Amino acid sequence: MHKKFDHVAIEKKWQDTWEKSGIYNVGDRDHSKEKEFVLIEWPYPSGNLHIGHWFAFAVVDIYVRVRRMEGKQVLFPMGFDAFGLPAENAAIKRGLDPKAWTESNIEFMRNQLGSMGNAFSWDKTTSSTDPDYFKWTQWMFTEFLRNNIAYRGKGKVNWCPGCNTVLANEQVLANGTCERSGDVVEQREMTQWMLRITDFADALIDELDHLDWPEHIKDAQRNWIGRSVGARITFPLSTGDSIDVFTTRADTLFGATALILAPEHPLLESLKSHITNVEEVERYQSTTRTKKDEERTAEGKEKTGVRLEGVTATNPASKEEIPVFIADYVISTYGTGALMSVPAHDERDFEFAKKYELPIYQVVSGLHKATSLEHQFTGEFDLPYCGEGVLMQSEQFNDLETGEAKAKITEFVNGKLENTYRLRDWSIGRQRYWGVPIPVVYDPEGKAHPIPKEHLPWHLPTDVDHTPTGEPPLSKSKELRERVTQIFGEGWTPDFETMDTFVDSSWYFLRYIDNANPTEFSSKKAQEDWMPIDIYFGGAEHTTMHLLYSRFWQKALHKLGLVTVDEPYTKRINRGLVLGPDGNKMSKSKGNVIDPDEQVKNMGADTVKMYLAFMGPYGETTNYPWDLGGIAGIRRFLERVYGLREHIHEGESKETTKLLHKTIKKVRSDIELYKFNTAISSLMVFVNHVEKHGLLQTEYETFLTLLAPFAPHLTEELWHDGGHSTSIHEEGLPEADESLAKDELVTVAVQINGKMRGTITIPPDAKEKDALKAAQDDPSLGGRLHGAPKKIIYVPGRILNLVIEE
Ligand code: ANZ
Repeated sequence: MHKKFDHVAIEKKWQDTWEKSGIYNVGDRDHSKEKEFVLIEWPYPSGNLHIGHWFAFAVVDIYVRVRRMEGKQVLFPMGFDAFGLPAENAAIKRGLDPKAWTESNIEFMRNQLGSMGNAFSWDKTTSSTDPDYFKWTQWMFTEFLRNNIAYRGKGKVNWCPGCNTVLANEQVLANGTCERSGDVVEQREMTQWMLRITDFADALIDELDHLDWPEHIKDAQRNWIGRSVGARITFPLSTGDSIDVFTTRADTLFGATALILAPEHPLLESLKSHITNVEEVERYQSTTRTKKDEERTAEGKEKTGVRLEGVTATNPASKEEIPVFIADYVISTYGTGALMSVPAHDERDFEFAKKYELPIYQVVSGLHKATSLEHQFTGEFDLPYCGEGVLMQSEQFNDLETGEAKAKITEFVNGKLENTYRLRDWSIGRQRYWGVPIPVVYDPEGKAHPIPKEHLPWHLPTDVDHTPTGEPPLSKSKELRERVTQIFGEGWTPDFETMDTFVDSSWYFLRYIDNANPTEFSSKKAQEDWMPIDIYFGGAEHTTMHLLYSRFWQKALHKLGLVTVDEPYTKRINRGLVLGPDGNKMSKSKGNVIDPDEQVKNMGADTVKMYLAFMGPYGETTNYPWDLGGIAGIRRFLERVYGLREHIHEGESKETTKLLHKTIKKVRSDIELYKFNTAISSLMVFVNHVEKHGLLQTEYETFLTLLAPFAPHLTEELWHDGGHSTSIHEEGLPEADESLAKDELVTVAVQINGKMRGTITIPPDAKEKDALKAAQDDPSLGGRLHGAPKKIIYVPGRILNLVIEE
């Protein structure tokens, strides 16, 4: 009987050995090797690793180890995104110092991460709370301020009336309530520190085309940014003022029969002296104030509005006098906060016009050079036509195609072609304690000044009560005020806000690559050595927040000449979630949480990692339920591997050699597709085979090296047991001998006129004419195939599809 597989002793032994030898430290760039920078999102140090961390980190470690064994110099850093509300809330609840709480969590989590046995480049670690880190976060902010990328402006924030504070988006639950107090979160307009992400909207969309990311992630970013291509057109008012509208359909201008403003439109104040129904207007304005944009624009919601009596506008194309309204379906922060209403061609305008009895003029026919009555309205009609087509009732523009008419009509009325975006500038100020202090001071006149570099890092004061009252906690600090007076003089005051944590994570990869640099955030040399990140594995929840913010940040730094590349991430893979055994999202209240520490204790780190990798393809953002039977199966597999040396024998078997090479080939190709699950299956098939038929010592060792990325501790143990004194993780990844790995013959399905008619057995790389000949020669198929087929679709190794005359 073989020795017991004592995973506890084995894993501890090798973790200690690896740590001592620093085998996974990456050190300086070694230009004799190709580089691969593999990034995973740095965790928040909550004080406990959960199974999601394992799914995020341990599975990616397989990929990392494969790349290392292929001879690449792999950078696989790990650090901590350690500022943020959870630490502050824990501090408030337990009366602790958030700094001490965070530091002890980091230490604890580093140990837990050690138990994973990952090939982390710990020599490149950093943490957002490290003064050497946030000093540079602050410095970048001051550079943005100097270059007008940061500014103070109005922004919408989540405000919790229960906690008396602004909340980060992540703290607002899906039902719109605060995660802590349960209060309904309100939207408030506040003056805030903002970053001009909207200046980069075009670049952020356009450069997606060059990134090797899954289309669904790119689409999500495109939709989030929401570029609308259109025009700005000016409508003169009877009062002598004028109003600009944004429209995507300048071609419909002759059909605009009203001008509609958002109830918050800034011009309304000055128009009030002309408006004769001011009271009614003000009443409507105050009812809109409490409504959310989504509520105002919801489909099917009855359209409401108020006509501004005493004010009219002129349609700049038809010169017709048209009424002016306010209506809540017009959003103040979109476009210009005003629209031209074209009832014949827009659903919302159509409903509005019906209700307020506005004229409806059809100006687009859905036809090319209107020849039939389809989409032609004749007098009364029930629905607007929202498509493209050909212009009518538009004077000299009649018969133009809508696309061409957009530009021509815009030019005719001196409008401007312009884009509008859904994306808003990024509001980064938080009235909370545990974040990077905004490095700004105000002079006695109240003007903001960036804090000079020599005073950075600008530390958080410690004499602060964290209890949220609505006032930023820093405003209560005597220490901070005194510091400012001492450095800048009497009458100078500090900024009291701290930065959103998404700022911290917008550039962490740049610090990893040069984490000890005292004079720069990241040298150009380090960036030339390591950037861009070759592959970024992360959670689907980051698609439109962190992934977009950090792309923006990199572009802003690039604009200032501070970084070498404009896009940080060449490839991106989003993973899914690990669900509880009951198929639900894990949560304490459902009692379905899987504790990784316990699993590691019982089953071992190699088992947990391989089980997570075995759940399904990694690159498909699918959620997988934890399966207790499944993890036991992996454990049994590794026990069998532990005993595999008993099957070593001397006689060579052609069949085993062939299977080994096929396994190598399959594992290598599956890894390229992030299908760690099927790679593991083929390793299992190999073990099944050799348990029955035995294997050579050399084949055994080749198999161990192939398994090494998946089960690093166990394979290291067996490797040393076999007499080696160097690490298996310094070995090369086995290469398949193509001639051996090849299938000699494959079965190919034959379809004739769309029906499966049989199969042929041919070499996998057989040519089309050989496949056809095999089909014609096949006794069961040949009878149907007289003469040359009309069409042949042949996918080698898969299918032969023939279309024939019947
Ligand atoms: C006239 C028109 C005619 C329009 C037509 C559409 C169809 P997207 O594509 O979503 O960007 N709009 C402009 N500003 C608005 C605001 N602040 N609040 C609500 N709606 C606004 O939508 C652009 C269209 O939304 C614009 O084009 C405008 O209506 C409306 F047959 O102008 B359109």
